[in-house]
Amino acid sequence: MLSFFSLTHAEHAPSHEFFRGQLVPCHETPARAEQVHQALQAAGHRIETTGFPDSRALLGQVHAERYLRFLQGAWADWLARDPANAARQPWPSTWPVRTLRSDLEPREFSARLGLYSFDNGTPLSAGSWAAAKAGCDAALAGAQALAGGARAAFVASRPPGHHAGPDFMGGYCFLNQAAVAAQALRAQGHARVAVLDVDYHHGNGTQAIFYARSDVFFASLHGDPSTEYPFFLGHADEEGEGEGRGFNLNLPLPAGTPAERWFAALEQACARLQALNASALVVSLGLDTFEGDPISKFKLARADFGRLGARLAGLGLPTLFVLEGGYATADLGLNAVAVLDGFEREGGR
Ligand code: OKP
Ligand code: ZN
Repeated sequence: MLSFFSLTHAEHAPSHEFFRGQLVPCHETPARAEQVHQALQAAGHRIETTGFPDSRALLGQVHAERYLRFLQGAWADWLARDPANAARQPWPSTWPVRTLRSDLEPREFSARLGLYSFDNGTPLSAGSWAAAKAGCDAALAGAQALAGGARAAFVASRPPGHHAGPDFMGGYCFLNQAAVAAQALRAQGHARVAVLDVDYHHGNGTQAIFYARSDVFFASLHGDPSTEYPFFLGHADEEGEGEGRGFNLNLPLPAGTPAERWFAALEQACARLQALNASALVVSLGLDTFEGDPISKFKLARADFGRLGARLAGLGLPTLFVLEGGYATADLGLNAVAVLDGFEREGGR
């Protein structure tokens, strides 16, 4: 399958994250993308690494301008506070929760970081903007490949994007590559685009971006937010609002869910997606549903990823896969390739 991979991903390389009460080495690392790149090459997939179009105009359609301005300048602002910050990671510490104002942007850097974050789990480094933006450019390149007649394409981007909402980062995510791809497909003339999120974690950012819209249907299979990150969105009663009512489908599953039950939920999502007549599909391809994932609790095996790809090919839609999570790094490339090969085996090219 034609794949889009920007080497710029490596510029996002923070060292530590908060995890279960401690600072630990980041789970979301450059090595993840390197594994995917190698596995794609080894499996003979065609990979484009340069010459991607500029997604800046589309970014303004899925994210707020003041958030984009903040994110693009964040590392320079952090250094301006103290040159020694080059060797430190910034963390938010104050958030505008209920009763506090989020309409005003404070001048203080850490306060702005809190305004634009929903967790302290999203470490920023010097090249975070560049890496996330390159992922969006790759997503636009993938969408253009579909417009050019490709049946499917894979955007091998990192950091992931599905927790990034209109004006916030979180869950290792800064810019929402899948949302950019969906917006690009809309602009190409697809009247309705479906985003299917199969990452272990609910794609709260993507849901938020499209919640009031009927032109982009969002469906997600994920760990039940009553016990799983991101905790505060992803319940089954979230069905969309206004125009978007009926165009959001959450299928939360308990931690520990085995493959058969997961595939039964996938059938529900596929049935809805077909009933709504989407003409293009974006798959937020999180591979942290893998049985060996260190931070997630579903039980999919490598062969299940092939089955997933084959099932999605059966939908018969132009399909853009966008990499999200997956932290069993040594297995990540083979799991990604299993999805793509399963798709192609079933007739998707
Ligand atoms: C990103 B993606 C918070 C730690 C929680 C968040 C996991 C983010 C997963 N201190 N970890 O959906 O794979
Ligand atoms: Zn995840």
